[in-house]
Amino acid sequence: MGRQEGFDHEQIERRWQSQWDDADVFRVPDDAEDPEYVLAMFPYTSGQLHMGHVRNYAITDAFARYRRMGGEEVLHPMGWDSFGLPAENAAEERDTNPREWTERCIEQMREQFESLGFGYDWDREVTTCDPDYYRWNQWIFNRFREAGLVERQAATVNWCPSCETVLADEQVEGEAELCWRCDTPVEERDLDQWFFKTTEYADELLDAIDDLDGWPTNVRDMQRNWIGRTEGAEVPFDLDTPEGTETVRAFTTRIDTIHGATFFALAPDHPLAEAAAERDDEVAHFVDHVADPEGDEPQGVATDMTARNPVTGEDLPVFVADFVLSDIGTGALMAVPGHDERDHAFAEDHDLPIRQVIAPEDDEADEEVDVQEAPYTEDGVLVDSGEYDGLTSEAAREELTADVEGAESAVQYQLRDWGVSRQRYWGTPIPVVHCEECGPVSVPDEDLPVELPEFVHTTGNPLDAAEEWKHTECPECGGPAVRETDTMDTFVDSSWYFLRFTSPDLEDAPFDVERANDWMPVDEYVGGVEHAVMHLLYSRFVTKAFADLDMLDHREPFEALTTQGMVLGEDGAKMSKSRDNGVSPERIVEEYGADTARLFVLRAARPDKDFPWSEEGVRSSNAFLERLLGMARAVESGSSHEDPDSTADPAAEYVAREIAATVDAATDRFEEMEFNMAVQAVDEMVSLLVRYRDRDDADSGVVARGVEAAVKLLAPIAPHVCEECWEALGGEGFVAESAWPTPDRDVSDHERETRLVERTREDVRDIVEVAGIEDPTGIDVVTAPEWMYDALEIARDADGDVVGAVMSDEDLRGRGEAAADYAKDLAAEAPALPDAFEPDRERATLNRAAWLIESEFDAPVGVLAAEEADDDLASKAEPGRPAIHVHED
Ligand code: ANZ
Ligand code: ZN
Repeated sequence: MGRQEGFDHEQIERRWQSQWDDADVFRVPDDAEDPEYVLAMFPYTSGQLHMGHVRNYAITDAFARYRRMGGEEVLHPMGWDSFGLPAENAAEERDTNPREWTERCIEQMREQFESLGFGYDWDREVTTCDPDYYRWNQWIFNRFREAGLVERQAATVNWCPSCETVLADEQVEGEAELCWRCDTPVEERDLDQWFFKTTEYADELLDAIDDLDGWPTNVRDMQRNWIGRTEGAEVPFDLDTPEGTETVRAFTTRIDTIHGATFFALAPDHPLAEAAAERDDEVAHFVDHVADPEGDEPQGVATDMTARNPVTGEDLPVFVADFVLSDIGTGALMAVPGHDERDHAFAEDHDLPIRQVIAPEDDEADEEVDVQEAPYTEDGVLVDSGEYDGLTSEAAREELTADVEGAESAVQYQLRDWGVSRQRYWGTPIPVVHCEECGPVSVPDEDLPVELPEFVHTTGNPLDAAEEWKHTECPECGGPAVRETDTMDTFVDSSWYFLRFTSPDLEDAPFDVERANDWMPVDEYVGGVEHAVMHLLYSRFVTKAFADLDMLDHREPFEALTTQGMVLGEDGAKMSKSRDNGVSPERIVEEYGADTARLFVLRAARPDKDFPWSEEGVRSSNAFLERLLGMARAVESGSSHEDPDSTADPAAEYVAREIAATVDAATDRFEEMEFNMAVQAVDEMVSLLVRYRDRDDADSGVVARGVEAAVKLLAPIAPHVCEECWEALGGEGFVAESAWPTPDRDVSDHERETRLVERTREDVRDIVEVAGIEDPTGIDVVTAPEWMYDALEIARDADGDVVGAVMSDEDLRGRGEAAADYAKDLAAEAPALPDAFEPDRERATLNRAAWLIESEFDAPVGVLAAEEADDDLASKAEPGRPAIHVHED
């Protein structure tokens, strides 16, 4: 046990893990009455958990355990995102195959999860690389294809001419873009690929973001930006070409600038650009050697075509330019150099006219605009625009869209269809065979799964090399056909795994509709912000598509989302191999135990914030648990765990209230997943219990109840130690299955009481210090005379004239100058009048806290009413601010 600190965590953890397991504590029935679905993003099977994982999974586990103690049936499952390129690479390096490697990784990770005591329903484990799982990817592909949500489109891929294979982006290295395997410069190639038509749902994916109240704002913004909806207009331009006139529509967000259009531009792969290339070598050369479309300098070449401006009738030269993208709008644009950056740069390079047609609105007129120098890109008022002069940009957009013949409002999205084809081995085979007669034919459902063939080492795609697997029969005509050798993007696997958890073993469908309807949506989803865009968007898309296929009643998968922050190294930088600032979860679990690791990561910060690792913090978490265990073991057996409504002894009642208030506060914090704040509240209560327990007259029943409350409140966070405590306290069954505590007293005014007590303790400290009293022999705490509380009450209700209101009370007037002075004080403070209870309540509150002052100053404390005290002292008291006298010998 040499390496272990504190308590025998290893023995404790093993013991409770096996007991939970034997008792099926984390299994949930299929048909839950009160279903709650708590989910952490399932891990990629790298084989190694890092601290970020520990944090992610500690968060959902604590929340799931909290909900379970609250009486809900909690689905908290785990699975493995186990397809993907790294497994292929690892298999290459280690001379094994991806399946064996992945299975080993899963074994290791499952053990690590178990060692951390995460409560998963392992009966529901799903593994995406299992044919039992991925057959449903194929089935879904078939359904989507039938529904018209799958399309085959040409798309550009990275091609290594020497390996004769497609490379993933990660396999293209460096600025020079070399093949990772043979260092040959990588080329681009157009291949036919499969796409899921996410764009069909662009509007709904965007609009529904407004209702995702349980999501962080930044993630909602990231989703909005990714979808990138812009409103504008499509405007028809007649293009004169040597082959005749063609109408080309151009998408613009700024039809208000149309009088300033001085040229027209086409994307290099626009059909008219390609036709121009046939006629002209220079155009052909440009079209074939388009440089980087994202490059800073817009490049282009003139053509033999002109475009007629539909508003001015002017003829504009037509260019082919690389900054015009074929998949945005219509792949054609009207260029307005006076008001657009790229058009301006291009016009300067090609000596094209630059015209101003928008001027700043009057109140911004001091702004110097010279569009020859730089474009003016803001909205404004129209100039040099004929009959439209003087209109604002906004009004002009509306009028021009209506006036220009054939023009129409149009929206444009950044969102593209989801390309799901990957030219790799370790993924779901796309269930299609290519037949010369019938074209691409879906593999019928009854022939699914299309299983992966054996892995072979090759420079290309192993599926291409699998001759026997590849050649098959066409399901339609029975003729010879070849299987699709692309596999699916692994984001397909993770776009619906949360549904499979609701019926993991179902054999005739990906999930049971009824079960899924019950459990969905996921109530709390927790994972890294790196998945804020694609994974979440794809999952949302798939959920909506399922809803439209009558497979699900829900249209959004995740009700609430938390993106957890990073665990940084002790140096405050991101943990990384190169910095050597990483901390291994295995070491921490071995040295300090799982509970310490969990407590540390949950108490360090709110789930969404980054925090640095701190070995010191780990040690103090460990010490805290050790102390809790010691306290639980020290509770006398037979101490009353019952909670009387109130305890006769004021000190005991004080502690009882603090316990109730802690339960209340910690519960609120758990609800918000602010485990750090919950732990802090419990920590403070435990410190109070320690102080109280040492008093001669301590009520052991109250102490027992306090320890019990602490144990329950910490059980979701440090579950093993808390089971051990629970057993020591004589609790029944598992604390994991016990009821979440509720406050046994009304704590609605607790904060006000605390403020009064704290203020009073501060005052005593000040007096002792200022008067230099070394050894106090007694402390009097004297509350104000009753009439002052009356005056305060009247002042509170007074409408403006506080002095008048107070002095109009006969009784107070009778008190003469003292009342007048106090009324003036109150008038000066109004409307921020002092916070005070009724006098009896004030004294009762102080009386309960008297033991704290006594133990701090080691002197008896008397709480007195003004009438019981010396007049001089009493006259210094005010409601909510008792007078204090410290005696010394
Ligand atoms: C005329 C104009 C004048 C434009 C002006 C802008 C400013 P956002 O806003 O990013 O969605 N555009 C249209 N089709 C394009 C394509 N295929 N490739 C590249 N750019 C294209 O972009 C919309 C604007 O981008 C459109 O509005 C168009 O230029 C250009 F003062 O039309 B604008
Ligand atoms: Zn066929």
